[in-house]
Amino acid sequence: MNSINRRSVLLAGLGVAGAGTLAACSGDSSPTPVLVDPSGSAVAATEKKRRSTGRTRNVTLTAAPAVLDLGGGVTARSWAYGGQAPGKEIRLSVGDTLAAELSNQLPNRTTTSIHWHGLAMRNDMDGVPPVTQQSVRAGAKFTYRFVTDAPGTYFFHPHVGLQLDRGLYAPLIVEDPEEPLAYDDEWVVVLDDWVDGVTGTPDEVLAELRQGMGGMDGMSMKFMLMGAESELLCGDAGDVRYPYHLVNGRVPTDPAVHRGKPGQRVRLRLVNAGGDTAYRVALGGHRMTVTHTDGFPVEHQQVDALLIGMGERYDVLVTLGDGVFPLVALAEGKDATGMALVRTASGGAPRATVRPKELDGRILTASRLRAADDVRLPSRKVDRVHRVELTGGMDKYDWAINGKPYDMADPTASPLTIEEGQRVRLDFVNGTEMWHPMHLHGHTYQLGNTGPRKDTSIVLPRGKLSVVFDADNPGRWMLHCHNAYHAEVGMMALVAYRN
Ligand SMILES: [Cu+2]
Repeated sequence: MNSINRRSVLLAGLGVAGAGTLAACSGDSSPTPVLVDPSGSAVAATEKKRRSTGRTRNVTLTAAPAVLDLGGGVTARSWAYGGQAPGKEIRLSVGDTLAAELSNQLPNRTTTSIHWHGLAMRNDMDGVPPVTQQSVRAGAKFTYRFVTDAPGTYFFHPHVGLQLDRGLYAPLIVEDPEEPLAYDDEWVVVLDDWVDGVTGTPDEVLAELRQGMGGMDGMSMKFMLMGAESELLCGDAGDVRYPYHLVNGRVPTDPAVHRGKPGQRVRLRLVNAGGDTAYRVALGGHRMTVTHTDGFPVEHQQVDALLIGMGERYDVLVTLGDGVFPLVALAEGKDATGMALVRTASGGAPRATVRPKELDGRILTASRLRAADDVRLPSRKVDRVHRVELTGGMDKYDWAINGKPYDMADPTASPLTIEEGQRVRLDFVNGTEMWHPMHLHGHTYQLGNTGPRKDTSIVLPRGKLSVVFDADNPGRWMLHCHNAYHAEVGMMALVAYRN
């Protein structure tokens, strides 16, 4: 063999070794990975695998300006579905197809979409323009159609700008025809921090936040909240001052009321639809048994109060006492509350500012929960790890992931790539001074080896959190902070399946 040939063989050998190395850590090193198409064959094949009942639920959702009655003489000009906030609940059975026609009647050529928060669904119906669909133009309609994949407590909202922090949200309940829980009644409880049409619009809020702390003197701050501190959240609790905290669209002086009988077991489905507020929730005079979070069952635990970040949901069972009880949502770190009432007897209502002692009792956060046996992920080698560093801060209002604000104009520029069939681990590393509720679309990951299955998790300041999931829903999926303002300035990333 002459020297040239020897060299060729050597190079070929190196080439093979090099290719092997590349394959083992494939993904980020490749400049232009070929990604699964949101409306391609892999997505269609996965949708076919979902167990369908063959039934279809048709609904129409009209997004339009509305004057909302928040109770107590408070009205707010906002945007809502069907003229009310929360919008009318959608309820169906698992396996049913939802066919929801969105009609965009928003003003000033505002485009919109609907994201079905927490549901594993076909990627092209996930409602994220421009990643999974074109945005729905003013005056236009778009029909979302997909098979519901798992029972649970979900909600829906636009995935365009700050529309979530207006009145555009509503609960979506997927029932289990073989529901294992026994209860007499249920109540869907939606929590929301409210500014729109009262002290300003969410866009005005963001404009002020964007000026950053440096650009403002204390006196001229209308929306930015300074010094909202929470021990539970290990520091800064939120950025935005809201004039109201609503429970089912009502202010605490004129609350929503659930009527029942003493001794009844009631399932509360709690949803935090807020933009910038974690709620500490308790029902005065009661303990709560936590049964689910983010739609998925957990090993039951008795608690006095729950901490619920934006985008999180909890289901609890309560056995009603005899009397009138406040269901209080304390805006964590913000010294303000929302309230609803549970009434099983006549008698006067508690004051709107009541703070039941349960708020300071045993407070549950997701880290203390364990997945129920039937939804725990089987242990398995992790194939793919992505480090997801949460970055930015209040000074420049430059919240981002891995130091880079997500660019909606170039949405597939630097995806976190995964492949169908992989066990994936996301390592959240929070390098900021604030907590972030991190939400993954299209999947319900698990916290660690035995923790709860969730799609939205609080990551504490300077904290770390590892979550695992099986890549079984091909497509292009957003991973983002569910603080509406953090997400809007770029605290988002794309998790994309390679073809
Ligand atoms: Cu955030």
